Amino acid sequence: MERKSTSFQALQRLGGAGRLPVLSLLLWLSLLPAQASELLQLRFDEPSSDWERESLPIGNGALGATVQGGVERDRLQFNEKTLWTGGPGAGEAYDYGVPEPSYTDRLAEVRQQLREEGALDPERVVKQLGRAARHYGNYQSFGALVFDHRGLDGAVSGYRRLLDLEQGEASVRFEHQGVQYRRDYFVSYPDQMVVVRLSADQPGKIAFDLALEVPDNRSVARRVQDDQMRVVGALKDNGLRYATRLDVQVEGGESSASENGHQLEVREADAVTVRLTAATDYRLAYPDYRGDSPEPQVDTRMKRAANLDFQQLRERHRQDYQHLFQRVSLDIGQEASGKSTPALLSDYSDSNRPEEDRLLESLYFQFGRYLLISSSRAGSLPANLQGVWNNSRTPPWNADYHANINLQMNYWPAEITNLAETTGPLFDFVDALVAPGRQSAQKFFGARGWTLFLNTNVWGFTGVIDWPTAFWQPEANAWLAQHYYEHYLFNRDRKFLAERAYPLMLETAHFWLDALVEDPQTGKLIVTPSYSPEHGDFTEAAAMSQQLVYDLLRNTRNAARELGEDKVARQIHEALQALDPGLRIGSWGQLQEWREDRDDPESDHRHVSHLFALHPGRQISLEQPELLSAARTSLEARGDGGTGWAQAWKINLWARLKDGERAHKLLSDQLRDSTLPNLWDTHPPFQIDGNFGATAGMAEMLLQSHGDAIHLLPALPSAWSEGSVSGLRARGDFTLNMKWKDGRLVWFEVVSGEPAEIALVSTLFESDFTQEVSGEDIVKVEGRNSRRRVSMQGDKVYRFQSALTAAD
Ligand code: FUC
Repeated sequence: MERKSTSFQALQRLGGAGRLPVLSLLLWLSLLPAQASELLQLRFDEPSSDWERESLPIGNGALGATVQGGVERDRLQFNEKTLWTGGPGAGEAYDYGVPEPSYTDRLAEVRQQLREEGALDPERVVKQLGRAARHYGNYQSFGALVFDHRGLDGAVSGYRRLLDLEQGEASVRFEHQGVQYRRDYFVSYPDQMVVVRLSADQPGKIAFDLALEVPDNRSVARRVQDDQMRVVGALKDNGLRYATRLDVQVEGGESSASENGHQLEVREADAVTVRLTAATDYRLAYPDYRGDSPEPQVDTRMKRAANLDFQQLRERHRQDYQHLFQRVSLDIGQEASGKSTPALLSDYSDSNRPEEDRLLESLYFQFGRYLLISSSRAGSLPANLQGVWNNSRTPPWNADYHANINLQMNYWPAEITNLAETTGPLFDFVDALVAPGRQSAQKFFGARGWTLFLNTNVWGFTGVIDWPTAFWQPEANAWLAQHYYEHYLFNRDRKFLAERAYPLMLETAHFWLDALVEDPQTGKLIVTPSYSPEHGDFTEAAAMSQQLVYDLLRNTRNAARELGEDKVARQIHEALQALDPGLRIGSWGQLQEWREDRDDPESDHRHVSHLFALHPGRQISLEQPELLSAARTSLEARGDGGTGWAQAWKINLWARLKDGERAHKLLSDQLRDSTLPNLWDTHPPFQIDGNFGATAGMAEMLLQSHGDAIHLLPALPSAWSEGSVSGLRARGDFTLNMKWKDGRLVWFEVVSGEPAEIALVSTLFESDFTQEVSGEDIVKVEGRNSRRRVSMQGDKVYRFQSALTAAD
């Protein structure tokens, strides 16, 4: 899918500079923050001594690598997203988590017990409905390129290890005995390879032995030629075949196979380009998940890129990467500081230099976008718990896909920060879960449609596990379906709605139409058994269960209406009317987490599941003060702590409550408590969802488009009182650029994709302003209230400027 309507491109499409008054163009240029490279760089002044805390990640969605940058020994660990143990082939017993015979009788028993007893201990329920997962598998490290450099012993000076978010590249540079050395690293999406360039400012200085290490849980066959190395084999566990190949291109010196045939030896070179690619015979297709053999895949990639030199490879990579990354720029007052990233982090908010704190925050924002581009691109699997980066055979939580917050949070920044294409792998993955998920729907519920529970792998696991407090969340299907509809709302792509979103949503709705139960006391439709993620007892109708089903049914009804499927729309509408909406205000003014008032005001549990309705749900709107206030009470009670993703969720929630100060406090807390020196989020351990959630939360502080209006700067904290942002996306196919001073919006433009009538909400409208359309039709408007309805034509730029304050 081609992303449309980036602001700058839209301006160009509309005639660009030629048709815009010079003043506007200058204004536009002044909006672009000085993206001096330092403002968008992570920097270490030492090689990494700890993979998790200090490595710099590069990736292209399918391939990932982590730059450690050792001077003498440089270990470049790498991944390919499909290399997993477990699944079909791992043993006869792999059954996708689906029980045989079915569990529908057990489910009926649990429902009956809940009816009679009201609440059940998870330990008891897991004995009835849990199952030990067999051959679930783990995401694997593919291996490591190990460079042993020659002649670099002794002291080096001026060491720098950088990750440049603007170029999508890492680099290492240092001086040794008067020679300047430089290493560049990136992962190209167009060419599907990791590229490393080694160079020096004097000829003949590059010399190293190069080995390709792989873990010992697989068969290994190596072929080493003078300028090429292949390692192929299969995982012992499941027979998944893998292949990796590297080619070196030596300028000046020479390269040869080592005597033992295990390594390459490069000597006296001026510069060397190393290309590495990797593949498996995995295919995202139930039931066997096997596809083309991997060796021809790696050969084809190498062949295609054979005539491209390093500069061409880099150019192709930059074009591809920057096309995505450059859509959004953010200026919140950051200034270059001369500090390394770990120093910025350790001095954060103690430094008395606000522009340094802003630097860390803006870097963290763009790092989230960088990580998403680097770990989720079309043609591969979605970003997992660690994106695409994993150095272990047994990573935490298998580095899988948890669907009770984590996988979803990975994609929170995708639409609003203008990276809609990165959602492709998520939709492909979820579509592929439907086939095994139908079995689960049948065998657990006797229902139509599909479902999954807490977690899934790359092998279509849609059943349950046996961990009492984390195994049961069939509403995960509704939560994943939400992303399809959101994608439509943001992009207004009707083909996507008709062909991808609606079929998936409808099948998910079918599941719930069958699985909902009528509460004999109230006649309302409820979810049972129901479990509020990882907290408390099993009950009937916990808030989150009801809210997730509400979200699904409302979206599916709306989609059906938009597609003229009136009969379906009516049927779902009726169910929606009968559904318990899961919104109750309890005895201490809180939003209840359960249908009965069981909330403990002392609990600081990290999951704030009952606040789904506020975010990322849209059931509670800014126009519902009582529910907003109850949500606030619950959030206050839970406190500001929690794991990385929990703090990130709270940034978003406080932003939705329009409390910019508190949202900013949570961001600060997350940076202090849950962020590693390389800016990876830590649960602990490293877990990438918090990076994505925080980036989304920062965007949410600047722009919201949940109900019938677009809110501009809804939760601007005083720390960001002056700034600008360009390229954020709002539902309805709009792109926004804004500039503010003294905490007030002074200028903004909306680039419209489709014709639409929208309401804009901003303090800017409270005093006199001018409004113009694509540089023409300038009108002066008398200020009134903060809400203004605008009828927009498609493909135009609507610009508003306050008369009170000059924007520049
Ligand atoms: C959920 C969370 C945990 C962790 C795990 C991967 O179960 O409750 O905190 O993030 O996913």
